[in-house]
Amino acid sequence: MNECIFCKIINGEIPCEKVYEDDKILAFNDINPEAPVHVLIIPKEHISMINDINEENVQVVSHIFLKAKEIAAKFGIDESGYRIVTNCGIEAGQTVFHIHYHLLGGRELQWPPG
Ligand code: DGP
Repeated sequence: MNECIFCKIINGEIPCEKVYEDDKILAFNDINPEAPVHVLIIPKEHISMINDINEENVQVVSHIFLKAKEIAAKFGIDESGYRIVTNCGIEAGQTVFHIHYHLLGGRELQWPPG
């Protein structure tokens, strides 16, 4: 997946502000933050979108959620509250087709999202 922006971030071709990394996932600050805390959590394996999650790659999703709460705690927002969002497809607002989980917090968030 040479043209994928997030694969390029994973392999170091594009820099990022890294928040967390292990052998399965990478978390980094969003380039265009919508909240005081806006971290993107991505699997290192290229999965385009939720529709491409299957029995073989689904384990990384639970791993992402396990680490998401640790990342929220690192930013001090685990008690106050935070939101995890994944846009799936164009009408949902997905612009990067490497699955990613937006972790948003640090301010009061509105509901429903637009
Ligand atoms: P989405 O619209 O759900 O596909 O979110 C894509 C997010 O990715 C968007 O909030 C901006 C962010 N983004 C796009 N390109 C880059 C980049 O090169 N670096 C970083 N840190 N974030 C990026």
